[in-house]
Amino acid sequence: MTDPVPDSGTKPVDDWWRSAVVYQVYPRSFADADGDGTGDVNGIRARLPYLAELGVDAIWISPWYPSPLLDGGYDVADYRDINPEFGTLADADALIAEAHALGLRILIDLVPNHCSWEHPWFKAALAAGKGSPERDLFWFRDSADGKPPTNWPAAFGGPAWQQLSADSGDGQWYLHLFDISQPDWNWDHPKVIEEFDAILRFWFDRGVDGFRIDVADSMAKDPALPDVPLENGEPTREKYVGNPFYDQPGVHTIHQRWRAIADEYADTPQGPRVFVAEAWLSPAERLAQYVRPNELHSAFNFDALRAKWDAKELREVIDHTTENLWAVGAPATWVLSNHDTIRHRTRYGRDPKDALEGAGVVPTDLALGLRRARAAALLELALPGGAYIYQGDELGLPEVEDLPEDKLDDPTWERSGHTVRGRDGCRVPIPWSGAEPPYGFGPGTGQPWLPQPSDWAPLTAEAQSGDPGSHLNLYKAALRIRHDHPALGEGRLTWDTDAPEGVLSFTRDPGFRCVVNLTDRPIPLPAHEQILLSSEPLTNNEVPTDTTVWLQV
Ligand code: TEU
Repeated sequence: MTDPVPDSGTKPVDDWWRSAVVYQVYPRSFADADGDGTGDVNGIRARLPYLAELGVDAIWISPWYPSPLLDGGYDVADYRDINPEFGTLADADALIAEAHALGLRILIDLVPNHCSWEHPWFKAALAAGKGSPERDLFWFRDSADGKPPTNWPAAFGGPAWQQLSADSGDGQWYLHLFDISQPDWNWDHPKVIEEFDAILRFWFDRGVDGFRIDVADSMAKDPALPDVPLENGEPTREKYVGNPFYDQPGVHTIHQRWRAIADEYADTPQGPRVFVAEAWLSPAERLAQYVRPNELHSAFNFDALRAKWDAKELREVIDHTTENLWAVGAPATWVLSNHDTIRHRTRYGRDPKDALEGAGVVPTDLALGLRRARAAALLELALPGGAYIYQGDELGLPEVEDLPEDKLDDPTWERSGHTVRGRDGCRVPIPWSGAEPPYGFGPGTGQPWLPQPSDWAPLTAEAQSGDPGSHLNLYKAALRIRHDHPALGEGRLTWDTDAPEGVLSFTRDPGFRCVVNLTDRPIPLPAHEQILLSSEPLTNNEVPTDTTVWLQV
């Protein structure tokens, strides 16, 4: 078990985040203490000992603010409170204190690009009408020809502009890069800038250790509002260089400002507060701009998530990422799954061309997926830098692809005219215990907001905790070794030159070697002092296919 996060009289530890293993909690689906079918803050509190025992260093909690939940809480109606469905500010304070006592840091989610249409400032903007200062806080525009002011597409389908209905008066359009219920803030306005400064301080003063920044590359827009080019006749969603709403230079000014605020907390016992950027930007050269010394501390590296289960491709991603992030002094981070993507057990069980999409229609070998997920976990946790675990990764949960259509909740389903099912399949509530739904997600037999599969009994945390060969126990063993071994966490790696083609093999000083066999046949186990951990049983002094071994050398 780790030491408590310092709260008084202890020297600040300021670089924990460079090597932290962070566990992502999606609050709606993690644990339900009050039995209403929706996860809540007290549910998370009750499972903190589980997370401490798992061996992670920090928890990132997806948005927990008051919200109509039209985009799972990424539609924020009040940045300074807790959604009553999830609990109260007092519950959140208790969670932060209890987590710190267990040595767990807390990151929460900042959603700065947009709010919810229920945010009081947006409601005031609607009421105040055209030309009002209230409307200046958002992107309201007229259009002469009855068409949206630009051809920009929204992330969940349809145009990125919504016209106010004639009966609300003036027929202006507002910009929403995501759902129509998520109006974009105008970051050229000083009031917006100051409001977010205050929001950061509000949560830092309550003790949170940092923020994950949602769509960290989107706040600034090209004020000329040029159209985007067409691709196959449709406006592109590509983040090409010069895109008017992604990766504009203005985002860096905002990040530098936030960094200065986080650094103001350097002398508190907890140490300076930190940021991790969510920005789906490739190649790593572009991402590196976000983690320069006076900007955000780290950024999710999604190239690894997108990579195929292929030695050459993975090695290129690892090299390219580390080279570019290390050049600006930032640590790498490794992510396999999150609440927006198809779970990696399922992805790795499919033909790579279908891996990231095609839910529900693609043949999937879940046994193969699980074997590769085990190997991938040991690869991820052996790489230099930080690592993210999405809730349920440690249980080997697959994507749920047969959710009934009337339960689908992701705005993508409606906005795509019922052609794209969306991201609900990775958001199914966690199975904790018992033989049938709700598997201990909540008390009693009440069912959760998304139905759980009837065959998940063997996947519950309870069922797996007693089985030494389980996915959960592999994660626990790996995290224990990672915590104790001086070579793991932040640092460097050296590729081994004696590895056969199709094998990823690297050494980390002092005395650690990781071997991942991605070929279709066993390879000889390299010389070693001791086998520390293996994702599959080893026989005949060989590393079987789709297996990772950690060696003391
Ligand atoms: O995601 C940003 C993002 O770019 C992805 O959402 C992607 O475009 C989308 O998942 C379609 O597959 C963040 C959050 O992680 C996501 O849950 C939110 O819906 C989104 O921002 C809007 O806040």
